[in-house]
Order: sequence, then structure tokens, then C-alpha cells
Amino acid sequence: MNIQKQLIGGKWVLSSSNETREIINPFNQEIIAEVAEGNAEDAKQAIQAAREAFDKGEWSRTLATERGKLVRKIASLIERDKEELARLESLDTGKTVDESRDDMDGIADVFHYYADLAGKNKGEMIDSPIPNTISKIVREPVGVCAQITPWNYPLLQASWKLAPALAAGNTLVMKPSEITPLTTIKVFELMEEAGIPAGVTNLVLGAGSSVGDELSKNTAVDLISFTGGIETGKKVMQAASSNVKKLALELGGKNPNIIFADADFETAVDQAMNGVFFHAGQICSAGARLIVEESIHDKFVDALVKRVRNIKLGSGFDQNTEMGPLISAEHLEKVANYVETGLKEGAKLAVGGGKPEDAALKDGFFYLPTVLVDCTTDMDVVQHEGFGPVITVEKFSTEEKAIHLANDSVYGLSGGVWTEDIAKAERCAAQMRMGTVWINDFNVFFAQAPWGGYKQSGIGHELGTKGLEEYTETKHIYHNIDPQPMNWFGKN
Ligand code: TXE
Repeated sequence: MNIQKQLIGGKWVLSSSNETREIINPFNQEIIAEVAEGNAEDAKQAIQAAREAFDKGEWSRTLATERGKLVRKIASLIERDKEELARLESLDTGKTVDESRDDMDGIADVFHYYADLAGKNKGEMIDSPIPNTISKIVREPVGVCAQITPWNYPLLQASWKLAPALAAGNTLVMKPSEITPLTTIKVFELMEEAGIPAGVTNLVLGAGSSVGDELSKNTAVDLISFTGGIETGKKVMQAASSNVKKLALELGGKNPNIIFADADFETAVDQAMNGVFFHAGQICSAGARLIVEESIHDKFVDALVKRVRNIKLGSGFDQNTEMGPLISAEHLEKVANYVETGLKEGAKLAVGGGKPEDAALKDGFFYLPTVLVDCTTDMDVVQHEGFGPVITVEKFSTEEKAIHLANDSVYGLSGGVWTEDIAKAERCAAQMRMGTVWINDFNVFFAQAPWGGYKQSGIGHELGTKGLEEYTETKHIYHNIDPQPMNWFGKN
């Protein structure tokens, strides 16, 4: 098996320690690739390469419209290689190929969107209050950006960071999750093919405790953008204080989905499942916390359980499969413990709650789609992100109570509200303390709208114009066109 390499300063290289890591298919534990296992030393070299490339200015001073053309070229290459990328993503993560194809479409859109914005990253003239002066604001690239991505949406999360960073004129070092690096490696090849100059995009593979830690604390890095778990995010934040880096964090959520009795019942049941079971619930915005109006609670749970029981588990490459495995044995164990905790706390199992018995799935990291009822906000299972195919169900009696329950969380990434009453929907959306609120929908995101969390779900934004702003510094340039002596000091 060829060892897949890292990209440092325009050269594809092995790890300086020569160590490698096997990449496992979570459906059957087969080894699908062997990749270089980078370390802190490799990260330092990549940061230096990015630093030199930035300071030389070749990329940051390239006309923004030209940068935009190259970013668009990356989008076209992703479209050209969509099938291969989707296949790789499914092999690496276990998700269905249809889900991976959707991811690839979204990823190409993100590169197209920032390609368009690159040439429109305009500044602003200020009405100066001082006569004979010109005052203007310009946006400039931040410098060297370190980008750390997770394993659930490996290339999607990477695209949200790569495209705006490049469009704005930065250089970068990316570290994908050590367990799902394959599509990211491929896209670094495509960025090279598109003509991004050597040293602008650097890729280091390896563990968070070595490579990730170095990227977070290295003082030659100007900005760190991290997507991952809340505890790791706190470590990154601490390490980033070494040189007061610019910081962007996306740390997941425990996202409430409020269902009022006047919602379109069938659609709400159907979408409650879409909200949580894509990629086996391993989604930062999963609607894993259903909050259902008392009067329809039992009927809703019955309808939900009936459909959840029918979800077909299997290989992501089987057209009949609706849900694939979890990412790793370690994560499977974590999800199983999470459900156990809920049951000990008094939640009741309505369906699922274990590994499937099907012999065809025995080598995969599968967990049954699970619904827990009789849940209350004080339970750990309601408060903590489970990141698996598990829904907790709570009841409410009034609109006020529903909003209170939804907001009773350290997280604030996203939430949904289902009702046919437009005014009620708007009242709820206005009061829900989250970065994204969906009305009569769930889990929808696109390049044009910003994505970010309130509270401990994170800092800063990805996507939209705000996603580009994260990768720019704001400079005020003040020009006195009629300079005169002030004669303030030492006149006689
Ligand atoms: O993520 P980690 P884990 C949540 C989800 C999951 C939990 C833990 O609830 O169960 O986090 O998952 C790198 N310095 N999310 O442990 O460790 C790591 O190598 C710098 C939510 O797998 O946060 C990987 O590249 N980097 C989430 C990335 O951080 C470090 C997506 C994410 O891994 C590091 C994934 C360190 N000290 C998990 N340690 C979301 N927001 O969507 C690790 N990393």
C-alpha cells in the first residue's frame, strides 16, 4: 500500500519520524489506506513554509480577482472528481454515498461562493470629521492560518475553512482528523493542480495532541480555526493565547427541536428523523433533543418509534442503506455509555438502545437508532452532546416553557421550531439563543448564510460574508492631504 504523504512547502513528504497510521473503514474495519503520521516537528516546518509564503507576499498580493479564479478552479476540479471524492468519504466515514455526494455538491458550492466574493472584498470610505483628510477602511489577509478539522464531515468542514482563507489571501496549514484524512489529502492535490503556489497550502497529518497542539500554540501562526469537541476547543483556546491568535471555534451543540401541536404532523415526524439520523447522528447541528407539546406527545412518539424501527443499517455503498456505522470503536462505546447514563437517570427506552444483532453488521461500529422518552432537562443525557443516533424527548405545556427548555443548555449552535402559527414561530425564533434557528425545517445550511454558535458552541462564524471576514484584518488608513504644523509643543 502506498503511503499517503503530507504537503509541506510545496513538497509531498513522509513524516520526519517515518511513522505511519492505518486508516480503517468503520463498516468492516478493513484497512483502506496508510498515511504519514506527522508530528510537532512537521507542523513547525509547515508553519515556517506558510510563514515564508505569506511574508513573500506572492499570494496575498495576487490580484483578488485572480485569487478568485484559482478558487473557482478548485471548485471545478472538485466537481470533476465528485464521484471519487464521495466514494473516498464514504469509505473513510461510513456514511452513505448519497450523503457524501450531497456533501461534495455543498463543498463545490462553498468554493464557488468564495471565488465570487474574493473580488468583492471591498473596503469602505469614511466621512472623516477632520477637514482635508481621506479616511478609508481596507480589509487585508490575517496571515498564517492554522485549521483543524474533525472526522464527521471531513471535507465539508475543510472547505468551510480553506475557501475563505484562500480567497482572502492567507497562507495556511491544515490538520484533518487523524482518522479521516483521505478526502482532505485529495483536495490538497487538487489545489496544487489548480495552481495555488507552493507554500500557500500546507497539510500536516497526525494526532491532535502533537500536530494540533503545535498549530494552536506556535507563535508564528496568526489565526487558528478549529472545529471539534468542546473540551478540545478549550485546550486550543488556551494554547492560542501564547501570541493572542485570532480564534474561530465551532464546538458542536445539543440542539433543541420544538414541535407544537399545530405543526404539520407527518412532516414534523419525518423531519425530526432527518434532523438527527443523517450520518448516524454525528452532526454538530443534530436535532437530538426533541421538545414536544404535551397534547400530541404520545401520538408523536408512537409515530416516530414506528418509523425509527424501520431504519435500515448497512454499508454506505448499499443503495438500500439509510444509516451507516459510527466512526470508531471508541466512539461506539461512548454512545453506548451515553444511553446507559440516560437510562440510569430515569429516561425510558422507546426503541433501539444497543448494537444490532444482524450478523452482516458484526464488524462495523453500528448502534441502533434510539429514542429515549420521559427525559428532563436536568439529565446529563439531555445536556451533553451524544453525537450518535439518539433522540431524547421532553414534553412542554406552554410556549414560554418550550423556549425556556430549549435555551436551558450550555450550547447554542442551532434549533428548530415546528408550528403552522407564523407569529408563534417568529416569537420563538426571536427568543431562541442559537446561531441558527430553522422554522418548519431542520439541518439546512448553505454557503451564503453564516454558521456559528452562541454560548459554548463557539466563537466566530464560517460561511457567508462573515466567514470571509474571519480571515481578514481591518485597517484604517488616514491621509492628511493638507498637513499643517500644530505648534503645540516647544513653541518658544
Ligand atoms: O473530537 P476532537 P473527538 C464532539 C462530539 C464528540 C466529541 C469528541 O461530541 O463526541 O466532540 O470527539 C484535534 N489540540 N465533536 O474527541 O478531539 C483532533 O485531532 C489541537 C463535535 O474525536 O475535538 C481532530 O482533528 N487539536 C464536532 C479535531 O481536534 C486537537 C466534531 C477534533 O477532534 C487536540 C467532532 C489538541 N490538544 C466532535 N486534540 C463538531 N463541532 O462538529 C485533538 N485535536
